[in-house]
Amino acid sequence: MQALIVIDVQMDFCPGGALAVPQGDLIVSGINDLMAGFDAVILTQDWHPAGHSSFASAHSGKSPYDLVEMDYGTQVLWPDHCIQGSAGAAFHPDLVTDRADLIIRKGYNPAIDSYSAFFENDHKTPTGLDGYLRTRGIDRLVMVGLALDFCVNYSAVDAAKLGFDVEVRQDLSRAIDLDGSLVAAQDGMVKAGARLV
Ligand code: VGL
Ligand code: ZN
Repeated sequence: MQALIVIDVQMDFCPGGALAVPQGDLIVSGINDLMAGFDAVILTQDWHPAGHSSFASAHSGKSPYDLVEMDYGTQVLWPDHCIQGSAGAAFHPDLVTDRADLIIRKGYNPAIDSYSAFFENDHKTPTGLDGYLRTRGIDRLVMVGLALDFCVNYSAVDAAKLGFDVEVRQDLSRAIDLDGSLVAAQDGMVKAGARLV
């Protein structure tokens, strides 16, 4: 059984959004076209409370894209984005959401970011997606979405480590690419055992 995992195709990650990924909107129709071939379609939604600890605005003297040390490791500070219930947190209006069996929200814990669809950034606190997939008998995942070097990357690495067969469709993903983060992400995904196509 195979699932399509669509990561964070939300307004704030599209051109004009608070944390825009270049060409983030260009992948939407291709993702819609892919949905029909899967046993399950799962969407993720970055979903932060206002004042979230991953926002630069929550740290005095810090700017977006600065790095800070948190208990769980190094964290990039972002512009305020994907605030629960805001227009920027909504899915791109052309994304077909009716086909989704599950929408998994992440980043709701104020003290910790969550790039991965499986674990918060401490790499320990689960979102529940692993159990959902296993209890449905799903063993193969195709991943697409935003951003290729952050949330798609962390999700693909965790999925491969958890034993899923993982394929990442780079043509249906787009990257932020901060300081070589795309090449590092591609390398990490391959090392973890995900297939990049
Ligand atoms: C993401 C940065 C912050 C992503 C989410 O979806 O890749 N990146 N929050
Ligand atoms: Zn976020």
